[in-house]
Amino acid sequence: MKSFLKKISVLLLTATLLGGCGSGNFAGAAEDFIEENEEQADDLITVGFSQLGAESDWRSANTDSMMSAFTEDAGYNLIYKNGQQKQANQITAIRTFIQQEVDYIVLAPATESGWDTVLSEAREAEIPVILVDRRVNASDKNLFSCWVGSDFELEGRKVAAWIKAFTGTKDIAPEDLHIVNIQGNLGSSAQIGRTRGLANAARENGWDLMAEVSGDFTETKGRETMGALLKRFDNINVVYCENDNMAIGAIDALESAGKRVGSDIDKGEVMVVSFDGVNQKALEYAGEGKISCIAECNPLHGPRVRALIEALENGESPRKFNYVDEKIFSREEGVDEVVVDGEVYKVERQF
Ligand code: GZL
Repeated sequence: MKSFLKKISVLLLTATLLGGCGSGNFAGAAEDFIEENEEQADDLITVGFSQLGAESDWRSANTDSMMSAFTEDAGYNLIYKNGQQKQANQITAIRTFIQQEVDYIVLAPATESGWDTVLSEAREAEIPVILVDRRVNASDKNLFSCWVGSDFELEGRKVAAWIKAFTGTKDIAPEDLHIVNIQGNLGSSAQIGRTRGLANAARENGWDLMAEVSGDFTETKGRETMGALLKRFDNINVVYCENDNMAIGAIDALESAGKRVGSDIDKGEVMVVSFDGVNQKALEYAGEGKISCIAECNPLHGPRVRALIEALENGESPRKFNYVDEKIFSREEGVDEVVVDGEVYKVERQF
């Protein structure tokens, strides 16, 4: 729609400027263009996409996936709004989409709470809302059509199961694991789930979980948070980072403080584990053993969201909650699989 409006404005401006010299043909061309393109624009499904921000490589990959899926050639007009990590901006975007009478709203919510009012407004406007990536704890599940994303607590439980299995192969006593958690944005589903996965495992296994501090899913804040934790504790030997960007910042801070980063805890190294598997540098670190384990968090939701919209267009009722399958990676030897709730997850060696 935006490119259509832009072309129109250029044509009309040109026709106006040429008003005194035989512009009849030009004005006619403009009218033809408008008519022809209005038909085209009417054929496109307009999707308003409220993305929460651009804080990480994961988020950029997620946005790219959405942009690639919702092209004009595919029959869509995608209106993208970057919320800059602020729920207020996303609420404003959704209200704008309602005024624009889009066909669908896709929301990647920054945090889980505070969406009932604006989702009710979308329902009153009879615009279906599809949630992607993080969840909302809406009072009424009918405030959105469906959701697609990851099981964040399972991601955390997989990494915790790997920590337990790997340190077990090294005969490290559970009480000798002194862990800090550098969390994602507080209140986001990814943070809530990954934090819960670790906290429950620490309690069940008797690990020393010393601190949980948010690094906002960014490299800069991850570096700052790690630096502050090193000032508080002199016995950290496991750093659980809730995404790769924070892990990269944390490793920088650890090495700047003279720490050796790796899986040889019993030789004084500090073991770093992480989530996403999107950031190239993090994948290199994992290949070098600086990041000992990464739980995949797949960002490529564009085709999945498009399939949900196509189902709704066809009058189908897609499943309400659609989870993506994800892997766990480590180059460390000794742990070939982890088991969570009776499910076996192979530990991949290749990223
Ligand atoms: C997870 C997503 C998280 C990623 C971070 O699905 O919400 O937000 O793990 C991103 O990298 O910032």
